[in-house]
Amino acid sequence: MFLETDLERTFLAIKPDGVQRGLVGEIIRRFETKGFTLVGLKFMKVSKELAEKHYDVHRERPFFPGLVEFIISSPVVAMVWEGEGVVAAARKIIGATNPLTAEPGTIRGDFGVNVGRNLIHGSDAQETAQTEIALWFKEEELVAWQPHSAPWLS
Ligand code: 3AN
Repeated sequence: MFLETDLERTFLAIKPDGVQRGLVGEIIRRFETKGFTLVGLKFMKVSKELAEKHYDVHRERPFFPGLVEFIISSPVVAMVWEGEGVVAAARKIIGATNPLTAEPGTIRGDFGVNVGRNLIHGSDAQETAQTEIALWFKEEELVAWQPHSAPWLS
């Protein structure tokens, strides 16, 4: 049993390569079966403006233009997940940035090869998560609920 105050949220996005390779269900399954709670989900094409804001810290990096082009090229699955320690745990479930060095058992380690096609984004810290959630979701698109509150489970 966790206390309300322990709950934190993170922003995850299944990138165009994850969607195109049919990995949406597999990726969501890993967060569900771990025990985290989905509180926001949308399938969407990303505008150039949103992509540039999201990756603003990488603006000066050589891969920035290609990264933005890739993210806007076809739909992504944007999500907010909730649970105790979810920001750090999601990063572990996702694995290292470069799929070639990501541990087997992680999403990138199991399904990826190329650093520019690493399947999924996950917020790197609690503060970043708050910024990214506010950037991608309106407050009314997030659903506050507790999985164990369903009457048919008790
Ligand atoms: P992470 O997604 O693991 O937090 P960051 O924040 O260093 O990694 O990089 C953001 C994104 O930029 C990565 N998910 C990846 O798609 C892309 N990226 C990072 N490094 C490179 C690189 N050397 N070449 C191409 N794309 C890169």
